[in-house]
Amino acid sequence: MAVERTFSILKPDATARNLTGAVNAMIEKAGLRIIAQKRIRMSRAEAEKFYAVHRERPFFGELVSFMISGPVVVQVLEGDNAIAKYRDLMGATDPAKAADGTIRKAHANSVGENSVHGSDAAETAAKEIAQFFSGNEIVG
Ligand code: 3AN
Repeated sequence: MAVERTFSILKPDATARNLTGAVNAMIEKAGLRIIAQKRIRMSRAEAEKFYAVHRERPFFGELVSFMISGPVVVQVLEGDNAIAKYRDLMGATDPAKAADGTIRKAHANSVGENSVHGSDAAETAAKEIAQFFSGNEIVG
């Protein structure tokens, strides 16, 4: 299995409920290593750029407003098969459909306020990591 890197965000609903440590514990228990991490407040422009692929979706405005409503923790995770492994650990977008043992089942409030983001493919992971981290902030 290939060692990969993926990009993660602990969203405002998670930071508001002081869940950074609880989510990080699940990430580390799953065998993923947090090789970069910072707590930031996203600007509207950053959030719109990050979610540009969803620009035409009806929930775009709501999504951007939510992502800038409070602090987020952006992370780079590394491990075997990290992209798929983190998607599995996150669980389904809608927490009502998320499997037991997943972050969203344990912590998410709703489809919109669903606690975590994880890249969906290698190209998006590289692009998302580059939007928030410079090379010397990532220590594998
Ligand atoms: P995932 O985060 O599971 O990859 P996507 O890529 O379909 O899900 O959606 C990106 C983000 O958009 C979700 N994490 C969620 O915050 C938001 N979102 C998706 N569907 C809805 C919806 N129906 N209403 C509000 N927000 C949504």
